[in-house]
Amino acid sequence: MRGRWILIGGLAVLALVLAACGGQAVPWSSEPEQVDVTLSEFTVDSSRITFARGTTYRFIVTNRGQLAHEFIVVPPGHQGHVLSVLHVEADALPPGATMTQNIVFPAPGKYEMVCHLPGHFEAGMKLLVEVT
Ligand SMILES: [Cu+2]
Repeated sequence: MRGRWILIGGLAVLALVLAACGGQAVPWSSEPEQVDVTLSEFTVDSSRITFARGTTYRFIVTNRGQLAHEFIVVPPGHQGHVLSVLHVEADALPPGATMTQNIVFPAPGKYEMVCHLPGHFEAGMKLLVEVT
């Protein structure tokens, strides 16, 4: 008789645990992953350098330098708007400015984060990243 009550008690506890788990189930999150990028003379730093194709990332780009910079994410060797995943003009990134933009890499491969203001790329404003 005592064994039966223990069994019933055990089932009640199990039911409570299952109910609690169901109530606390965390829905799949669609919040983009944050990527912090810092620009300065003459570097590009990113909190992340590998990315997954098709995933949304929230880029938060801050210019910590003394000069305006632009921020472009393109396949290596390209400068134009056509192939850029992201292209922020220098007038949007004066010293101290921060801009936020969600981006999705459309295809795997190598990309680079660069500033193509005259002389800046050559001085070191480039960061190679990879999308898988
Ligand atoms: Cu620059």
